[in-house]
Amino acid sequence: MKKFILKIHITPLMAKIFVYNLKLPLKIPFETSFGVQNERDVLLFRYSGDVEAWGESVTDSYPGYSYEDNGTALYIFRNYLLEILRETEDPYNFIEASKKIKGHNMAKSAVETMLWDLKAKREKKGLKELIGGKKERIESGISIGILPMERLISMVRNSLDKGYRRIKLKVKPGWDVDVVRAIRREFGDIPLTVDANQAFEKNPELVLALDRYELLMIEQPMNERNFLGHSRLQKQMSTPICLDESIHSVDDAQRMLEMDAGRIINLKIGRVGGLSESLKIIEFAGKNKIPIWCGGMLETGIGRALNVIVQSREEFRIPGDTSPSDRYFERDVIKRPFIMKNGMIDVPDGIGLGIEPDIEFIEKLSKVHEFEVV
Ligand code: OSB
Ligand code: MG
Repeated sequence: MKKFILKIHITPLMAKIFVYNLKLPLKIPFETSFGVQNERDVLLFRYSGDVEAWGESVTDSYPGYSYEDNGTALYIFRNYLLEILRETEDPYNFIEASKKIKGHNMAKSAVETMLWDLKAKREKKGLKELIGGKKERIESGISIGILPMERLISMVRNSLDKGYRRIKLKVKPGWDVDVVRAIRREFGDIPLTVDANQAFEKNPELVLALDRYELLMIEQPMNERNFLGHSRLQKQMSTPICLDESIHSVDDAQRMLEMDAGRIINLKIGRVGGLSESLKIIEFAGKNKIPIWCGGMLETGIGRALNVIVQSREEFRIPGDTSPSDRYFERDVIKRPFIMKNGMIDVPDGIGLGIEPDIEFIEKLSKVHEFEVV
């Protein structure tokens, strides 16, 4: 008897989420005021159904930058976000519905990224188009961790040679004014900034002492919640303060503006709970002429794609902490890693995030958690 095979195309009856946890060694240890990192403990989300879609959580194994880590992100996903995801796969609706869960912005953002990639792919559009991005390439800056002085100098020199458009140094009490003075003496008038990751809460005088070095900005000198302290410092300084950890939402951006607690915004999509909130902050910054740039969290190519795409918006006029893949890892988790030419990185122009995750490589290194969606 002849068999008839009927081929029909329908939206999937089955979709799964895979969460991958893997460790990627960093080429150069990354030391900040809150600790040293030798590897990136990566958490990736993959939707596998009618299309494949991805997101990366910017959390790591240690809650030094914020209270979230990979463990909390996975916990919040498993216990709360998955249920919401089963109700809606629209990124805006997902974020709206997630508001009943307090905090955990990075976990929410990772899932939301995956849903943006999903939406764009179903519509066969690039994510850049969906968010009104215009630029074809973006300017790249480098964030250099705390290193012995000799190595720091050679790394700054090397970075300038490679074409980076802005150099950021990590500072902390005891690694502060002298370091900036030495770098200025060696390299003169380069585009230079520093990032304290909240370490000068008890040493405002050290922040004030940095004012004479013509830094483009001083990032997050005081505690995350200390808008008042930042505002007091800003009144005594001409160097703009840039807020990173303090900004969790567009309300915080408004607070910064009204209190003059800072004059520049470092946007991290994970920290503010995703692209939906990021777009509000970008528009707020644009309307109020607040310079805005995109930070980084040592992301793999998956999170990096999102950072590069968001910077295609014209509001971004300061080079971001968005280095090419080979600044961090021997091998990235995507097939065409991000490269830098003349200090710039091309914005992906494929559909969705425009990247191709290397599933074989990821699976080889990962502990995998599997969840059913439909
Ligand atoms: O404060 O900007 C920060 C990395 C991890 C945590 C916090 C920060 C950073 C960076 C790295 O500065 C930026 C990058 O991804 O290259
Ligand atoms: Mg920072």
